[in-house]
Amino acid sequence: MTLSEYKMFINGLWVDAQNGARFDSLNPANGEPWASFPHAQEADVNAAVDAAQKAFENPAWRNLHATARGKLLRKLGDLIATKQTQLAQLETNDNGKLIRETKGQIGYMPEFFYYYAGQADKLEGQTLPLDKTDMFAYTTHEPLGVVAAIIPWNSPMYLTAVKLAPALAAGNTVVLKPSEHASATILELMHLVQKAGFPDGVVNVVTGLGVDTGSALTKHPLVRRIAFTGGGEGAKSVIKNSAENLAQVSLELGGKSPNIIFEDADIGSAVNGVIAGIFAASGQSCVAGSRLLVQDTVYDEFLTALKTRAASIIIGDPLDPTSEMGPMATQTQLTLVERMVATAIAQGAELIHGGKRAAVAGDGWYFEPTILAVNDNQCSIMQEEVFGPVASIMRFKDEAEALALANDTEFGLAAGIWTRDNARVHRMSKAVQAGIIWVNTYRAVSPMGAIGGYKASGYGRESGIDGVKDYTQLKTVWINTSSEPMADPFVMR
Ligand code: TXE
Repeated sequence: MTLSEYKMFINGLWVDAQNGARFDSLNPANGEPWASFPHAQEADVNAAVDAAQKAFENPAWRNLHATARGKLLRKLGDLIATKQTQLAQLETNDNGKLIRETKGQIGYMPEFFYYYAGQADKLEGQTLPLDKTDMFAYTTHEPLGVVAAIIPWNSPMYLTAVKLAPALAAGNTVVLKPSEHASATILELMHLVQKAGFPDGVVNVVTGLGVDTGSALTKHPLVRRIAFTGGGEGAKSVIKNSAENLAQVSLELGGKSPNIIFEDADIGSAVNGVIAGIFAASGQSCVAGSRLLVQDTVYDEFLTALKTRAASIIIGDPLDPTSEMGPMATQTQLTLVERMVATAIAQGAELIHGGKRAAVAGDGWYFEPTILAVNDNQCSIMQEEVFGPVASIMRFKDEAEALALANDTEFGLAAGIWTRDNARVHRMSKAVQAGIIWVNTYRAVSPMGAIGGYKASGYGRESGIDGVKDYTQLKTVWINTSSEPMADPFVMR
């Protein structure tokens, strides 16, 4: 099979790694290589960051007024809309995500660019009501400089949009480092960036592994801001690297999000929400609702309905629009999921459904939707992120116990609460330690709704009205309005 040979995008040019190194990307639906990408080394990363720094200083970008920046972002959104199907197919080849999911996600991408396009010229400073009569002061939000955006494989386009759009709206320049498992759509996006009319060097892409390409980028002295989405190990390395350049960092890491079903919930609705929360994207979602906490009075009814629906999920080729669950994105992830399920069973979890590789023709990395019943929140399957289609389910007696179990985790990204009791909605929403609370729904996203975690789920927020301010630095300007000359500071009056 002939591989699609991609090049990287640096300073408006399509280039190979200077030493010619390349790596292959495998198609999760059949385990075969389908594309090859340049493996950027330190010299390539330096070239990309230098280009971004020069573009940041270039009047063509630096002096472009905010409304014009907004127009460029709007144009980019329009162009993405014209390529929805092509980009979706590419992303499905690359990470095995269902075509119906990539189409939906990429179809919604323009909204993020439109939203931040609108924010570009609304980044207003303030005049300060000073306690000094002869002074006038005001603030401005200025861009930071070069932003390094590190993207994982599970939703490359979406997780790029939530970084790229606010970073550009605020006037920064960007070097993107997509995952080594899913680089294609991000490179394809660069054709649209070019077409939209962004000056050369404003957006660059280096492809490669985390350990060398990502590391070289995050410790580069000219990088002023790092936006990282990925796992805990990569995050720790990014924080260490940021100590080299004192760059500001935001981290969107995983979770072990509880989906809490109370006895007064609409059970059918809760089952659908739980299925969407853990089996969509084959569970490879940072907000996956992987811990199901169910009130014991409705536990059996809920579990029966969940098991029935899980058993009917159609697992198959991600390019087939009738498939409801696709493969794991990488073989490593498949092996990890398998191992974690085996450990859970060895620790006493009861296998209710699934639990093994799915029988799909070919050598794809498919795993069955899996349900494990547990009675100890401390067991590994209730505490560690699986990042696969594995739901663990546990009973609770009352609201106090549900809350204690929900918060008994090192993570705090999202939580689902299913109940018809309005007062309980407010009590639980306040008390659950998570950055996103979904009530009688799950996995709703919007450019207007911030995403980010408590505790080990990271820090900083993406999307939302304040998202763009995280890509700026505040400047305070003091002006002496007195008609008197400045007094000699060493002469006592
Ligand atoms: O992520 P990595 P992996 C979780 C999930 C998964 C685990 C590991 O639990 O099983 O993380 O996944 C880049 N310096 N999530 O290993 O390695 C890397 O090249 C700079 C949650 O695939 O963190 C890629 O571009 N960059 C998650 C990106 O980081 C580094 C999404 C993510 O890869 C780096 C993915 C380094 N030292 C996994 N090391 C979510 N929150 O959605 C890696 N990278």
